[in-house]
Amino acid sequence: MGNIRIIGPRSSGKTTYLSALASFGKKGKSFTVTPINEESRRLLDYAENKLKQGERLAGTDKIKIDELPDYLFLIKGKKGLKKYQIDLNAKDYPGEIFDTLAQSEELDQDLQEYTNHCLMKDVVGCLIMLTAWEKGADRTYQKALDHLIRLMDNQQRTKNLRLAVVMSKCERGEIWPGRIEPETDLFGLHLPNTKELLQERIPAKNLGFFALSAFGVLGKNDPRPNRIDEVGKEGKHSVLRDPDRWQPYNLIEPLLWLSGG
Ligand SMILES: Nc1nc2c(ncn2[C@@H]2O[C@H](COP(=O)(O)OP(=O)(O)O)[C@@H](O)[C@H]2O)c(=O)[nH]1
Ligand SMILES: [Mg+2]
Repeated sequence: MGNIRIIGPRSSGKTTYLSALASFGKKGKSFTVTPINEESRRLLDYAENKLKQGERLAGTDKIKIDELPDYLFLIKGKKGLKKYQIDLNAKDYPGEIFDTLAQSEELDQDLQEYTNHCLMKDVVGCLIMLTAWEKGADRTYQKALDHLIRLMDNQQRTKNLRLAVVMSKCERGEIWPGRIEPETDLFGLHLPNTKELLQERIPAKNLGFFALSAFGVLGKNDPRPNRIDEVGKEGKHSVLRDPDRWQPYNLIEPLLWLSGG
């Protein structure tokens, strides 16, 4: 159980999130994550051989829908006294879908196939990864999600698909304090139109707001981001500053919630 899709704009951190998840569940802290197919093992590899060396991952190119990797993970953990198990079957879509949702009413055939696939009957929830909080982002996100929700309407999924709306890279100093109450202090404050649209259209029980960071901060008493921003040939990217102090924030919560926990 637990067919989950992950969508979000380009560079919002989708692939990094999944590899952090693979890497962090390995040693088993409060949860363990076992990659169970070739593709999910590859993500773990990425995390071990790139992220931890202070390198970054390659972007997800637009490819045909049936070539999109299916990442299969078995997640086991304990929350309080309760044990849980999630069979995560996640597809990490290229950011292009999300960008196009915001920009145009017409989707070409490929994108239509992507979105249909994202809203298929056996999908329990979508993790929607957002990352911008600066002025202007709100309108774009609102447009994209308005479009997505109309597609959900067409597939009769508006009332029966969970949406975990996530602010990624929340170790950023300006938004780090907002992580504790993301609904109010991140989405309410920085993305009010997006939040309002979601609350109008999606039943409250199916809508969750989260903050997460694949990188995290340097320590409990050291809230500096564990991150270096680099500018390279292909634009800006970020890597871990101190791989030995790597401690992501809130990786598991959105998944736990999406799968009904
Ligand atoms: N600051 C910060 N940067 C991140 C985080 N996760 C990913 N990134 C960076 O964001 C960029 C895009 O990440 P990627 O996972 O490729 O995004 P995707 O296109 O959504 O799959 C890369 O430079 C990553 O290193 C995070 O938690 N914090
Ligand atoms: Mg990607």
